[in-house]
Amino acid sequence: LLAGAVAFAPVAGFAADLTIGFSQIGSESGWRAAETTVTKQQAEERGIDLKFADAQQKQENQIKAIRSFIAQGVDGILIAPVVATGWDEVLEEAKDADIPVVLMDRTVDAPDDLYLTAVTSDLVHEGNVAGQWLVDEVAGADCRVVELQGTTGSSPAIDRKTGFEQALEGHDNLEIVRSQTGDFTRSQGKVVMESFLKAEGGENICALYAHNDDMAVGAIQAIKEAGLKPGEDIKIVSIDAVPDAHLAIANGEMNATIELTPNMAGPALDAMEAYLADGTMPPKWIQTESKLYTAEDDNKAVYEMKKDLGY
Ligand code: GZL
Repeated sequence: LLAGAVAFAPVAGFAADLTIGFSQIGSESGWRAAETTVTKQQAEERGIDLKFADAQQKQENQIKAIRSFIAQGVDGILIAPVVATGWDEVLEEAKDADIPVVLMDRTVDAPDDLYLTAVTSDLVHEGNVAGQWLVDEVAGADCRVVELQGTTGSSPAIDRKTGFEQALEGHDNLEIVRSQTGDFTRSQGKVVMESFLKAEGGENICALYAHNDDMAVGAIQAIKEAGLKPGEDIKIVSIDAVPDAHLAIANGEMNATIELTPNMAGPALDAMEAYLADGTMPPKWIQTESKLYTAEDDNKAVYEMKKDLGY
C-alpha cells in the first residue's frame, strides 16, 4: 500500500504535466514583448508546456488560436484580449470543453462566468494618476492637451481615457484639444503626433498624454523634428515604464510614466494551477500594482535594472 501511495503522490509542482495555450496579441510595444518573455519564463520554471500564438493584433487570429487550443485539449488557456468585445462565443466553447480561461493585462465585456479570472492593473486608476500628475504640474496655468489613445476598443484605451478625463474634471485650465488612437505603437504614435503638431501648431500644445510609452517615444521623435523640446515645450506623461521611458525621463525628454508590471503570468498561472489542482476559485479580478515615476526618481538606475528583462 505504502509503495502504491508513494507512486501516486503528486509530483513536486503539480504543473509538471500541464499544457497551457497562450493567445498573445502581438508585439506592438516593448511592454508586450516583455510580457511574452516573462510568460515563457514562468511556464518554463513551472514545467508547463506552453503553446504560444501571436495574433499580430488581430482578434480573428486570437479566436482561431483559442479554437485550436480547445481542439488540442489543452488544460488551460491564457488570453490577452486585443479588444473588449466579441469573445462570448469562443469563451462559451472553452467553457463547454471544461477548459479554464485566464485573461491577462486587458479584460473583456463578457459574463464573468466565462473566465476564471482577469489579471490586470487598475486601468482607470492609471489614467487618474496621469491626469493628476498633469494637474499638479501645470498648477493652474492654461494647458492645451493632446492625447494618443491605445488600440480602439481595448479595455486599456477605454479606461485610461476615462481615468484621465476624471482627473481633469473641475480644472478648466486644462483642455484636451486632440485625441486619436496611435494603436499602442511607436510608428503610429509618431505619425499621429505629427498630425497634431500640424493641426494645432506646436507652440499651442502644452502637454501630451500617451496611453503607453511606445507611442510617447514615437511622439518625442515628431516633437524634435518639429524643432521643439519634448519634456520642456511639451510636457509628456505616459504609462508602462519601459526602459526607454526611464531613459527619456533621465534625459529630460519625458516627464512621467506609470509602471505596469510585465509579470501578469505569475498570478495568472498561480490561479490556473490552483484551480486545476483542486478547483480553487480565484477572485474575478487579480489587480497588479501601479507606480508613478518622475524626474525625481533615479531613472538611470531603474533603466539599468529593467534593460535586460526582455522588453
Ligand atoms: C495594458 C496593456 C497595454 C500596454 C501597452 O494593460 O494591455 O498593451 O500598456 C500594450 O504597451 O500594447
